Amino acid sequence: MHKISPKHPRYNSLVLREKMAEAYQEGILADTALIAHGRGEAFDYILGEKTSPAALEAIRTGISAMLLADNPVISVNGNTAVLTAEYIVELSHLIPAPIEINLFYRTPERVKKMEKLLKNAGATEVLGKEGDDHVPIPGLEGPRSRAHPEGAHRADVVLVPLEDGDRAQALVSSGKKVITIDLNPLSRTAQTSSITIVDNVVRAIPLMVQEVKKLKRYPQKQLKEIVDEFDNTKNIAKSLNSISNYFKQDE
Ligand code: PTJ
Repeated sequence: MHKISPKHPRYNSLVLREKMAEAYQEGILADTALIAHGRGEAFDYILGEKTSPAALEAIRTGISAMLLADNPVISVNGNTAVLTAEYIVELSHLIPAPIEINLFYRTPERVKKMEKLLKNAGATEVLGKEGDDHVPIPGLEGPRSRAHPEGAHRADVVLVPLEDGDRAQALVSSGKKVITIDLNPLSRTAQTSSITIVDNVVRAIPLMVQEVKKLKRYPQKQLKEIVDEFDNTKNIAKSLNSISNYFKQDE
């Protein structure tokens, strides 16, 4: 790893890049993961690299929905695991909700590496491992259609950071509430999901951990009010406003 000076104006972003590049070398990430990360960086830049009030509202709503769920599940891909494994595991214990490996580019080697990464971060049980049972998600084909019987298949609420548009659509169509985290407010996933958190996973997931500690003490009625009052389309429009306000500041 190259030594990045903490004085570098883009230190945090460069540290994340190094982390991703290393994980790619180790074979945890898909070939296109670094491209996806770069796209995320570009959107984060125009969001001012901070969590917007709209994202905070979506985080609060997402956590409320997970706490109200009968079977909440956290579905993780390579990028999310590399960037936030410890927080994902903490969130999974606090809700509580099982973690399921969900890879767009699924290979047995990557699945094994993901399992190791999540277990090293403290996960006791991980679903979607090699050899685990799986059932197809209606409307999808191939490895992307896999859902664990105890995970996304029976879940009523699924948290899927960085999901692909087809899968998000298929999960919503099968009656599930889909919470996603995606820096691109215009992506198909962002537009299709039930609750879209337009933020970087490296900020959003730690904030979800903080929020669950607070919201766990709330009565169900209050959590339900938070979920009922939320309008995803309006929330995405607020994120788009944050982007345009960020540019206006520079004028
Ligand atoms: O690990 P796998 O096999 O499941 O592969 C995952 C990737 C990410 C390669 C695959 O899902 C993919 O190709 O993703 P896309 O279609 O490039 O979409 C990535 C989306 O995530 C884009 O809208 C990015 O803006 C967004 N994104 C990238 N990094 C982050 C992010 N959103 C939140 N936080 C990030 N750190």
